Amino acid sequence: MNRSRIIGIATILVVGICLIAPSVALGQADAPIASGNQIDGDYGYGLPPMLSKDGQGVDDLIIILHWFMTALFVGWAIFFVYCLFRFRSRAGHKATYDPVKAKASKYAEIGVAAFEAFLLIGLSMPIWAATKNDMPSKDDATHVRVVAEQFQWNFHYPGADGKFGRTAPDMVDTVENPLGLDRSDPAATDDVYATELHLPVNKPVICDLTSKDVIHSFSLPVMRVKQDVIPGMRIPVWFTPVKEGRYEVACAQLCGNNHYSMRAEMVIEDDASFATWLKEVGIVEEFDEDELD
Ligand SMILES: [Cu+2]
Repeated sequence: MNRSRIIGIATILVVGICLIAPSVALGQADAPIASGNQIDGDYGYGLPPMLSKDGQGVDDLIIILHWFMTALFVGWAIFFVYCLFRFRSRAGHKATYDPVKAKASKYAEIGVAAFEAFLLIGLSMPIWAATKNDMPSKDDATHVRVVAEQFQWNFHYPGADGKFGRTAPDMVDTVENPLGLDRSDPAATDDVYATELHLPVNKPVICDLTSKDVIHSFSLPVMRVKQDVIPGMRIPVWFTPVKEGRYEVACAQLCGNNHYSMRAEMVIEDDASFATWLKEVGIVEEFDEDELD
């Protein structure tokens, strides 16, 4: 194969990738997740639906970054093809090892560095600060403890008194008492344990994350929430769901052999359905305990 043919093929490949990459990165493909697992929303090549009142900043950042990376990729690809032509081997031309003295490349590099600084200081940090600092008041929010373990999500609701009962590691029983909840504590009598995360719509939610064993990662793609869950730490995250439906809770940190199966359902529903569910789960729990006695 002669050189000009190689250059031709390289050009076609580079231009082809330049055209396809942005549409793959940003396009919303109509590929709903396989039916049967009761998860709402399209999970195609693009971003999953954004259903949190507070998640737009994260999406803006992701989209700006993708356009910026696309511009860099296309720019560098054009420059690459230009160099293939401009510096090809020709009779009467000899290669030199002297650095290029052009000013344009220096300005381009300064421009890219300045824009990256703006992305970090001007965009990412304010979004991060808002995510970490502007936590809603606990009085106005649904407050849930999320306890991760290999390979399950456990959810602990404080019940009508709004107080979480005492939990202790030595009271943990994988089957009967996954939270290690001390039912003799008065605050624990109305506490509810669940393996589904039910939440009322249009009300802020605070999840306090902790883990019983290894590091997991609490991922709610539709809420744009992803936070490492670390044993021995209580890490709060918050969001406000705006649409009813069933969505995925995933573990986004490789946490062991069955990491792939560490998922739960998040059910966003109206206030009445949420109250009914909470009551029903509580009753089932009491019934189970009576059976044991
Ligand atoms: Cu995990």
